[in-house]
Amino acid sequence: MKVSTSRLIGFFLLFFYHCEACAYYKFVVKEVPYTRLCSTKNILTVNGQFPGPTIYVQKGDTIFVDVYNRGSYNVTIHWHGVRQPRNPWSDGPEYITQCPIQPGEKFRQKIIFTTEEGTLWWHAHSEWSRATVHGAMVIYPKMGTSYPFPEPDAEIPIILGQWWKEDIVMLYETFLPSGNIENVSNAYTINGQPGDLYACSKQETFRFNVERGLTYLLRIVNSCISDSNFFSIANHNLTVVGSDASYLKPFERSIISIAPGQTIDVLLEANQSPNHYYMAASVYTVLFKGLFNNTTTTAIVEYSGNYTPSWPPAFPFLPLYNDSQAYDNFTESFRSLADKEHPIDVPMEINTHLFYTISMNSLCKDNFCPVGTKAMILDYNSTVELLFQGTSLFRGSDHPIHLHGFSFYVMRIGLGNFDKDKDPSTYNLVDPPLQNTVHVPKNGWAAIRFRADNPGVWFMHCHFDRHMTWGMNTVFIVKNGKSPETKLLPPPPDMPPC
Ligand SMILES: [Cu+2]
Repeated sequence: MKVSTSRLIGFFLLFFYHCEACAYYKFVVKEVPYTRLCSTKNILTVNGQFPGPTIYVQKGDTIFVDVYNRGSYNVTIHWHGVRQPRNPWSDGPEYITQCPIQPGEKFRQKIIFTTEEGTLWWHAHSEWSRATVHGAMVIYPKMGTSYPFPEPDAEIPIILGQWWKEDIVMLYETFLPSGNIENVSNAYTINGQPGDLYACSKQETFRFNVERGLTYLLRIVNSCISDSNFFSIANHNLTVVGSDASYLKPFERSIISIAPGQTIDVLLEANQSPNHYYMAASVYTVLFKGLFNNTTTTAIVEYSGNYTPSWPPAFPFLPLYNDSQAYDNFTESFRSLADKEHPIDVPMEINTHLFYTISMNSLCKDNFCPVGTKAMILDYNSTVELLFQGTSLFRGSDHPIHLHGFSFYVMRIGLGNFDKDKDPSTYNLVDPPLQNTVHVPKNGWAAIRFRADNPGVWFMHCHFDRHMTWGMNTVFIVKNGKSPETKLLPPPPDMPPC
């Protein structure tokens, strides 16, 4: 097996940071000054880095992360997309599975990787601190196994983000009582940098060096607080090979769509004439103009060699901000590998049918609005089909819904109202993708299935933080099974107190 430079670096880091018997990371959450768009502010970071450090593991590893809170506010860290079997204690959502880590305190989190392979990410799960407290997690194939595609020559995380000149705590505290959407962000970012199209940013635009003839694995993460993105690289096609740490049947596109919470792995072949090319991400939203930041963040793919690059670099085509068809068409193309080495395990006999409407408005009668969240209790090993139906009271929206503790099969995504007589016959029972976040289109629906074989309390929420804060969230409480191996692990001794 050919071992790429990237994997060698990854393994080097593994040994450097944590040998097999001592897989430890140290995350110091602290504020440090960062300057973007000619404006300096203190941001909350892990180890002073923005985006935060990348975690490298192999499939099936267990690691420990010592999280020290050296900031001034409560914080928690979530390992997005890691199933954490029987171990909700380290999952992270504040006041759901743990009390937050208070300033000056420390919590050792145990991260149990099992079936995940590909790219995930970690982020803060307390108020909106994840705006700057996030990073990628790279999960390599186990030693002796390989990718289901030709080994890439190198790899790189591409983290899409959102930047406010305003302090994030202030942003949240202004947003909360207003009942309105938050102040419009000042930039989108690629790996923490707004790029050439923003003021005072050119010097630090993120640059990525490639060598003609080589293939690169881009591990794309959308860490935005409130917007989905289109992403493209000028003159290059991207081969999509995975999403949410699960492989996909490869397909080629020039533009990808990615919602907050999702990760998408793509192969980039450096097969164009040596030059500089823009990679760019723009917003996809259902909001009216003026209510979102409509500029484009860029980074530059630079071929190595002796040549004079053209200026400006070629710019990729990106769809209009409200082009739902372009957006939805992409995510609906996901198909699991469903082969011998990567079998699927879709529950076929469903004993728990759930129908959840998702909406941001309610009709109130006589000033009474029936709001509130009901937890759903599931027996161990129940087979669940969950139908999300977007509704459009006054105005609809799309919603990237994320489930903790499980990956689920996306059986079908549709527009309009779900038809219980007709639509189930269109489910993909052959090769549905395995995801942890599903993008439910505006006024559309998504049907997912999973087996409740992970006891614990598991949060489920919209990954637009605005919607989550407004209450678009709930929990599943999955009961213990009968045998000791199907019961919750004991809580760690240092669970933070409230
Ligand atoms: Cu939402």
